[in-house]
Amino acid sequence: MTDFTAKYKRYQDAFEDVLNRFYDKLNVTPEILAESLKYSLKLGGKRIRPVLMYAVGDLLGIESDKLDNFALALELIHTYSLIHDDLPDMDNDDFRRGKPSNHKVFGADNAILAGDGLLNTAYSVLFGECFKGDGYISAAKYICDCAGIEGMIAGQSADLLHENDRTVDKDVLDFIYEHKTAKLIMAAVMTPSILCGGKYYSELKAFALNLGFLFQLTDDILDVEGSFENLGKSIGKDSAEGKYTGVRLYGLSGSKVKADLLAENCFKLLEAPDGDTAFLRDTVNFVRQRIN
Ligand code: GRG
Repeated sequence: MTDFTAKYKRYQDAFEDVLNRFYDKLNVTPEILAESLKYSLKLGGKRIRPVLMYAVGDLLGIESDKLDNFALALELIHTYSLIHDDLPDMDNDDFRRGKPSNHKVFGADNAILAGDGLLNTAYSVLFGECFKGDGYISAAKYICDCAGIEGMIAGQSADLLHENDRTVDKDVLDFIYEHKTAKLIMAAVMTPSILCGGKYYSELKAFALNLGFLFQLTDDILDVEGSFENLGKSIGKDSAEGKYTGVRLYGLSGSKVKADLLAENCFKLLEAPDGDTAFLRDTVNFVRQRIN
């Protein structure tokens, strides 16, 4: 195991402890609601948003327990978005994280409720943090805004609106990338900065935006070149469904060049903060080279 994978795993494990405490406290009736929520959360995934939040927290000197509930809320929001995205009337995907999608197991009606339940619980967790002080209120609001109608929802709406457009316009693609994907990455990176009174705010925001673009571009590349075994979800759907993707705009090799440029931007932006940014630089490489 490299230093990077060992540290990534430590952050993941710390977050699994947070999730286990969350499951232990759940007191939900009927049982099917609790089961459907937990089903998608327990499928795992890379947990890259919590990992990023803890890593930036370490860089800025924030104790991880101050971030636990923000990381929890963000992963609940991310998981709800995946459940809803997989629904027949959205992306209609039968698999997620290598297992049947939530609606394939529990039905579309229960899957909608599982997503709604995760989102509402995320807001409740964030409200709980607001009693701790002004910085916590600001961080909670930032996460809500990233997830909401000027954030991820707007990105998904634009994605749907432009499905089957005959041409790909860069401004529209950038809007979709920024909102559908980068906003939740920004929420992860900016939460520790906001809790530190906005430390390295503009540099970290630009870093997160570039990393979010890189994340979505590698997702688009993997939809062409990846495998079901590694990704745990169907591939080749973007072009089959006329999706607005980087690969359509830049071509496959052009997308790889663009991905390298985005990674370079991230490295440059990481020169600003004092402190050890090695793990964050390795995370950029991990996203650039990811196979899942
Ligand atoms: C609000 C109805 C509704 C839907 C949300 C944004 C969105 C719409 C759904 C997310 C689907 C999607 C493809 C988003 C793009 C970001 C992305 C590549 C998500 C996958 O995230 P990973 O790779 O997943 O971090 P894991 O499984 O590792 O957690």
